Amino acid sequence: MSFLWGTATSSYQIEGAVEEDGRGPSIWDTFSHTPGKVKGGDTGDVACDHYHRYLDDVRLLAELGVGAYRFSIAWPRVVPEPGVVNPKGLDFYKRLVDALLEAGIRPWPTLYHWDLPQYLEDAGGWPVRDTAHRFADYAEIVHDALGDRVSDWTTLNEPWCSSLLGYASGEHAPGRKEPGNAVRAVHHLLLGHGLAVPALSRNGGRVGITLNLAPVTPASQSRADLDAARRVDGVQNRLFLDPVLLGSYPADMVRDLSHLSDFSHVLDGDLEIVSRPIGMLGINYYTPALVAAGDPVADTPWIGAEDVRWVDGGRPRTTMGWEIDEQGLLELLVRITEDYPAVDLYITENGAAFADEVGQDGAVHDPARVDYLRRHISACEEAVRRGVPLKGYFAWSLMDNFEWAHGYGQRFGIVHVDFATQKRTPKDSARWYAGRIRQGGLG
Ligand code: IFM
Repeated sequence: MSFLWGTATSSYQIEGAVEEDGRGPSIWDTFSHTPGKVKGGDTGDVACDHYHRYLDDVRLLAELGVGAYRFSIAWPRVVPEPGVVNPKGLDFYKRLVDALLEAGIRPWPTLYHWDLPQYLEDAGGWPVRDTAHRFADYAEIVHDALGDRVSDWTTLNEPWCSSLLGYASGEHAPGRKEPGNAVRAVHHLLLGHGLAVPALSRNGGRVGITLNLAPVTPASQSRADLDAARRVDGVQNRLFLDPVLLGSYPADMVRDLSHLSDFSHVLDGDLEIVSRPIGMLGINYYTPALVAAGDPVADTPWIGAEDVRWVDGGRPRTTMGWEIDEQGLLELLVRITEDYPAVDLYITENGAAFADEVGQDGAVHDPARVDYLRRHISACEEAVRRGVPLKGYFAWSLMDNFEWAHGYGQRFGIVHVDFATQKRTPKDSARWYAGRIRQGGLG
C-alpha cells in the first residue's frame, strides 16, 4: 500500500445540526452552552454546517486529491438515548462514506472524538466503568452499519484530552476538576478501546487508536528538571502508550499518581483487553515540551506533574501559542519505533492555527502554514529514511472549525470557512498540499 495522504476533521467541530434527525445532546453541547466555558460563547450548533454540506466537502477533498479522509462519528447521533439506535444518524455516515468511496477516497472514521452522549455523563461519565462497555456496544452498532464499506477504524481520538482536560483541569467538557476521577477516566477510555477491538476487526477491519504525543526535554540536566521531564513524559506519552502497546501502566506513573488513585479500578484481565493487538497507531503531533521544575499549580491536566513549568524554547509560535518544531516530530517517531513493538504508524493530525483572512484578491495567503506543513512533512520523510514504519499523514484540518474552548477564533484549516456565509475558500496551503500529494513519495 502506498503512502496515504489525507486530511482530518471531527464531528462536533464541523457537523452542526445538533438537534436534527434524532441526534441527542453530547457533553460538548452542554459545555459550550454553559456561560464562560468557550471563548466568545461559541458553540457547535452550526459549526461548518457539514451535516448539510457534506457533498460539497467531499468535492473539496476530491479536488485536493487526498487518498483518505479522517472524520469522526457522533455517538449521540447513533445512540441518542440509552439503548436506542437512531437509523437516521447512521444514515448520515452511510451517505458520507458512500460519497467518499465514489470519489475514490478511503473513509477513516474515529468512533470517539470527545462528544460523549450527555446521558452517559449523567450516569458518571468516563470515570465509571460501565461507559467503556457502552462504548463497545456503540462500536458494534457502527460496525454493523458501516463494516461492509469501512476497513480502517480508529477507536479514540486523544484520550489524554478526554480524560485530563475533561476531568482534571476542566478546560474541556464535561468540565470536572476531579483529578482522581481523571485517572479512572484514562483507564475506562483505554478499556473501551480494547473492548471495541474484536467487533471492529471483523471482516478484516484494521483497528487503531490515536494518541496526542510529544517529545519531552528537560530545560537543564539538574535532577529536578530531569524528574520534571520524566513525569511529563509519563502523563503525555507513557500513560497511554504503555498500556496499549505493552500491556502495563508505567510503574513510575502508578507511584506518582498514588496521591490520586490506588489503581484499584484496574481489574484483573483489563490490561490484556487494553493491549489487544492493533493494526495501526495514530499520532497527533503539534508541538514539543521543554520543561523544568516549578511551583505547584491547581486545576492542571498534568497530574503527578502539578509543579512542572513549561519553558520557552525560543521558536516561532502559532496563534495557539504552540512552538513550531518539526524536529520534535522526527524525534517522537524515532522514539516510538525504538521503544515499542512494531506497529504501522500514521500521523493522524498535524497542522497549525494562524490568523488567516480572505484578501482583496479573494484568496487566503497563508505562507506560515505552508511552511509548517512543508517542514513537518520533510521530518516525516526523514523518519521513513531512518526506518520508521510511517504509512500516512493527515493534515489537521480540512477546514477551519470549532476549536473547542477557543471557539472559532483559531483557524487550523487548509480551507478557509466564512462562518457567516459558510463559504469555503481553499487557502494557499490547500494548493500546496495538493501539489505535495501529487508529487508522492515517502516509500
Ligand atoms: O482541534 C483539535 C482536534 O480536535 C484534536 N487535536 C488537536 C486539534 C487542535 O487543537
